[in-house]
Amino acid sequence: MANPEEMREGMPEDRPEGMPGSMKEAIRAILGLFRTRERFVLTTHINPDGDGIGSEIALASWLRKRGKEVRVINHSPLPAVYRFLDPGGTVGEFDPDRDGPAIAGADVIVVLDTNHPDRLQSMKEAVLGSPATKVCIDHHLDPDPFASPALLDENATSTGEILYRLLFGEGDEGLTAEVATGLYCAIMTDTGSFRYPRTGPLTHTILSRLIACGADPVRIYAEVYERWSKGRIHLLGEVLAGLRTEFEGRLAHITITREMLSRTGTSEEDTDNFTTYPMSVDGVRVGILFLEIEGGVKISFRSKGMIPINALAMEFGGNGHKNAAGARIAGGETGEVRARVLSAALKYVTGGE
Ligand SMILES: [Mn+2]
Repeated sequence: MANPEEMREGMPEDRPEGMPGSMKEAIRAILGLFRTRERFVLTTHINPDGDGIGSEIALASWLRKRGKEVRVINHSPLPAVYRFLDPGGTVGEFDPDRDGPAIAGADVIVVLDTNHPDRLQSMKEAVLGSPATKVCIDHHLDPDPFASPALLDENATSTGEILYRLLFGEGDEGLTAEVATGLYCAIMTDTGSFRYPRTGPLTHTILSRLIACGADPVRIYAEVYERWSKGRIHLLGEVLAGLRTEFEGRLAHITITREMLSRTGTSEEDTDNFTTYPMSVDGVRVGILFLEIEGGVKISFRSKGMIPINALAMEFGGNGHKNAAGARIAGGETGEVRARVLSAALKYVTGGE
């Protein structure tokens, strides 16, 4: 581990005091828009996760309580596992004919949990082409400057945590059970249930407020993690049986083929969090998941400590955080892609402890 001084840097409890002026300014500007504008569109990245969806649900609910007209529109359909957050079925999958006018006519478009228009996929053109004010709230690295105001904090555990600080930095007024549930789900999923490195005292202070205001930790965990299909468990069993280690046990990797998905009746979203398992092997510093997708391979990278696995992802056109990153490689046979990635991984596995 790094020395204690280094470790303290960027620790969550240091942030409120040390919040840069640009962030305070962004908060003021965004709250001003929330107060004065009427028509909002909220969106998040392709294949949305609990942070993207939870943040959308929380912000939509908060804005609607203030009498605002809010549409939530995403490139991808709402993953089944997050339907419990949206019992009214208000989260829509983008249809250019139906949703184009709403996007063009919005006063404000809020992009959550991504800072790159490319990640909006089919919605990119409609969002960038709209005269609406674009707001971005996110915690990923290397932001594209497409939105202003933008509230960005790469030290935050999740977009949900940033959203809490934005909406409830001055107090919990308006923190309904619905808003609290969305934010809790966002933080829970993006912290791997409160254990990833950026989880700190502020995270738990926020969680405590969310629970006090009606988020149910037992129910939210059960909805997200305890509703697996039998096929998904079978898929996991097969994937784990194929786990391999390299470089004297310092790297572990798993591979999921399209054939395995079709045989077990599962899909890409069923592989969510499978990266946990290679990282659970004693002595492993780097874990990699190779997932065959239509026309290529999707790769998820994880690392421990100071190993900057996003640099490895970038070598393959991807990006991400220091300890969690991803890349998509178009074309190429899975075995060949895997061999290339593993040989490039060697220098990361042996360096940067
Ligand atoms: Mn996130």
